[in-house]
Amino acid sequence: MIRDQDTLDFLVTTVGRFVDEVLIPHENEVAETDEIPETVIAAMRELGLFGLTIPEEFGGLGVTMEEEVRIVFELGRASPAFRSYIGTNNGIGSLGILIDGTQAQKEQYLPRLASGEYLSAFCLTEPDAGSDAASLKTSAVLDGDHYILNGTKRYITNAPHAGIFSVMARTDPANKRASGISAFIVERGTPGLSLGKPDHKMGQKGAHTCDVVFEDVRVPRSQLIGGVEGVGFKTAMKVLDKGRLHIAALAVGAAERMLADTLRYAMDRRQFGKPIAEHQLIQAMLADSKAEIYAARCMVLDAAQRRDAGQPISTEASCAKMFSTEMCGRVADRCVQIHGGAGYVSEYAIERFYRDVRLFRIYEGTTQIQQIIIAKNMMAEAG
Ligand code: COS
Repeated sequence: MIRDQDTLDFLVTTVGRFVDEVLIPHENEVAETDEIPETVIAAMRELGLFGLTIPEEFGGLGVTMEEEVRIVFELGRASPAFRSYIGTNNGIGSLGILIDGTQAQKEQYLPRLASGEYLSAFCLTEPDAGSDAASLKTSAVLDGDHYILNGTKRYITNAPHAGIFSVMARTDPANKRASGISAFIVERGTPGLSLGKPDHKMGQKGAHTCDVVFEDVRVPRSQLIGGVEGVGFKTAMKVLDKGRLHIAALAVGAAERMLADTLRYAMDRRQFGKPIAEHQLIQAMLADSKAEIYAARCMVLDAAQRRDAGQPISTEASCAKMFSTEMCGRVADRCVQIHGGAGYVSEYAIERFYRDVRLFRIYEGTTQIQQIIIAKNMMAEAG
């Protein structure tokens, strides 16, 4: 749903210009230093990018899902590190509070996330609980007016910068199923909470992940999301339904960028007496990429519109995430191929993007998990 076409057009154009004029020119620096410059973070804050999806009453822009994916198509054209920095506040880090939090929790945290004062992190994955998220072991034991949290969370995006952590933990140790899990908001600086060393990733330099360790962390009872035990896994799944659509849009944006760079290269680079873009085997790779990006873009927009219309979109979000991220991987591979030797050296952005986009097929649920969700939903619908 688009609430006001003119306002959205202005927003998309503004973000697009910011991507071209500020983010893309800083990509190499971010890749080399593994840091996003403070000036760029300040500019993202000024544009309101930390609060895109947070409702206006809490200081955000309150964009709809369709508006969000249209903006993310633009952001996806720059190095994923930039999107990652603002991504948790607009997605998995804030959504638990937004979807299932109490009014007091929303009032306390959402304005700080919208302004970018706080970054947030989503703590679901553990060393022994990745795809099988419901098997998580982090415990939260009630002790008077506090829960005591113990456990380790792994590969947590933005953990090194986060002011708050949405943490899924087991409140009922006897219940090993999803219904034994609850969700909490834990503030940085709470005694017993510590961070592991930074993960050295294949790509996405400038996007930081690490372990988050809980050792007898005392969290006030008021930090239980929604004030209800046993529904934390469902909160996490609802968060991921929306998060997966966001990642699907990101994959479309990245594929569009890679293809645009590659088309330019293919029209410049000459072999056998003419630009390689005029060779039909190159044209096949360009055309297949164009068609697949178009298909993914349509799929993402359709799923976003359905969510805005209030329809359940678990299946559509998984379809969009699976198709778009796999498509992005195929486009990355073809774009390296078209660049030839130049695609394997870091002088060209495609070498970096090839590594960066590999993560899209893994995080927020692997392709195989999306397949399982789609098939399970199909069977449930068929009775
Ligand atoms: N929205 C609301 N509720 C949902 C839901 C959704 N999208 N998906 C599942 N649930 C509910 C189910 O209805 C079920 O509730 P009941 O017990 O009341 O019936 C409960 O949650 C458990 O669901 P299910 O039985 O399907 O859970 P499984 O343990 O089989 O796991 C998968 C389901 C595999 C889909 C889940 O573990 C998953 O998404 N894994 C990947 C995790 C992931 O994406 N990790 C990335 C980390 S974030 S970067």
